Amino acid sequence: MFCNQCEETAKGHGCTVRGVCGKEGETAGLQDVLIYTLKGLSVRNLAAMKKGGGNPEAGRFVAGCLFTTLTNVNFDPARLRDMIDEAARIRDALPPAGSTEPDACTWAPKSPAAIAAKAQTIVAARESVDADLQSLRELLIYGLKGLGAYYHHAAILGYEDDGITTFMQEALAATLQGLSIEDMVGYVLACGEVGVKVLALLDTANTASYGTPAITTVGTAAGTRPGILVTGHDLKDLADLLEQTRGSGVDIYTHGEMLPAHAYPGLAKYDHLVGNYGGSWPFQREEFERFNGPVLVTTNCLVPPKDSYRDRVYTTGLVGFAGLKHIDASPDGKKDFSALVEHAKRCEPPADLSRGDLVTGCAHAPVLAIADTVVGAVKSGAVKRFLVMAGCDGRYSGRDYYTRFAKALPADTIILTAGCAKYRYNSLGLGDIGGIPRVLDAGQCNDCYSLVVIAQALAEAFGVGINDLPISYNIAWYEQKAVLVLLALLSLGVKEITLGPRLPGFVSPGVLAVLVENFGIKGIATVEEDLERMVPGN
Ligand code: FS2
Ligand code: SF4
Repeated sequence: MFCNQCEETAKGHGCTVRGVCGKEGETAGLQDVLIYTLKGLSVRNLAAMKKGGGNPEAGRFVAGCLFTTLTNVNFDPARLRDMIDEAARIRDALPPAGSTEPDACTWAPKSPAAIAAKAQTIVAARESVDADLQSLRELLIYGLKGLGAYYHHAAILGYEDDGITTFMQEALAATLQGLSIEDMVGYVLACGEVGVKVLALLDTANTASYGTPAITTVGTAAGTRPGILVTGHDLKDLADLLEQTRGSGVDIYTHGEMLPAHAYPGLAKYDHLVGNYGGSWPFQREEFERFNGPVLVTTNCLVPPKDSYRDRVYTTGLVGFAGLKHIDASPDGKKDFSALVEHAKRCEPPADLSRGDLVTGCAHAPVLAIADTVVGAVKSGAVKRFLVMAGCDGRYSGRDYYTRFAKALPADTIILTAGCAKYRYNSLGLGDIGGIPRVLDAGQCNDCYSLVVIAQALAEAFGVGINDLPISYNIAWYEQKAVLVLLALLSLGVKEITLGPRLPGFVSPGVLAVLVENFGIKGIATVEEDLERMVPGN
């Protein structure tokens, strides 16, 4: 195996024996083969589309498969094999793209041995590609995985866009062509542009489905009734579970990236959505153990479970882990969560892990509703600077940097955040400035879109460019949704982003030089040095 797609990749280079995330070599190989088959499918579908044909469902399938291979989503070889078979079936139902098709269009996943052999070929092929070209291909594929993830979320709520899925297929197909470095850079930047579109699409999908978020204070205390803990990002799963558990005597808690759900009126209306439990995904092994009741994992990030709570973990959607119970949707799209409810009733209430109240829901609409207050605070000097500290959390011990950085910020600064990185500082009690919370949490990582909308509105209010605002970017990444968000920010012209806690292993020295020269991207240094750079004269 060779996998270098996340921040925790072994030795900052690549996992070659077993993933730091727990992914086995067989699973990594199946994920590579799935992506490879999607490339062939894309070549054929695009050719057919040009002739007025093609499979209109293929784009959504491609998005779901890309999401499946994102870090910490699916560890189940059987499910991945089924997806490879399905990808080949869809591909083979399309007419050949020409007389000389790439191997990805024609190879057949005839047997586990054939798939394993193909996986080895894919890994070996890396060696023969120019390092910068390989780096750009990986950057593009990882951006596409983020794109697929956000697209899948929007599609589940009924919001689709053929332009986005066509780009996904074009970009996948592009990695099979012998494109120049310049052309590949073009695809990478285009991925960021399409990333902005998918983030906007998901923003529309979420708000149209569950209402405009409101700035909301969420409790973290455990109640006295049995509970179900919902983690991941899928708001529809949470909504369906809330509906099915009305009056059941079972409480529902959010975990990790589900925290912002409390801000949506369509979800907050349920009295038995009682609070948030625990912190971000890296701490789930302790937190799930202490929760005592069943846990529903709707998307990433799943950590291989401990035996002590394994029988209480239920996966759904694209999430997979061999041996865990899985809830599938019926053909009409409905999911039956009654097994979780019955399971919860047999369990003790959660052990208390209170961490104080958390504020969330600071999305673009509620923040722009108080824009006059925010602009006034900047003009009066009460707010000197904004720090965008969005992104991921992770296991790497160096991530305590973000807690130390947040603590060291002067009292006249405001943190703008989204994603699970916030758990490093959202319970520090950083207070407010004239009623504006000092940690403005826009929501899940896709809600970085809100941060962009807020920044654009501030730029307009002050009549300056987006890079002339008193805003610094100190972004934490872990997996491929964050790669897409980074590309989206670059496509909007945001410069001088600081990226940590470690730079991606898949970025070659040549590609890094381009990112530094054109966008001013930097790695983190010490808290003191970074503070001096990002909050000059603090
Ligand atoms: Fe956390 Fe990062 Fe979950 Fe987002 S690991 S912010 O891209 O997917 O959340
Ligand atoms: Fe390694 Fe990350 Fe890939 Fe897992 S996802 S195998 S930790 S690089």
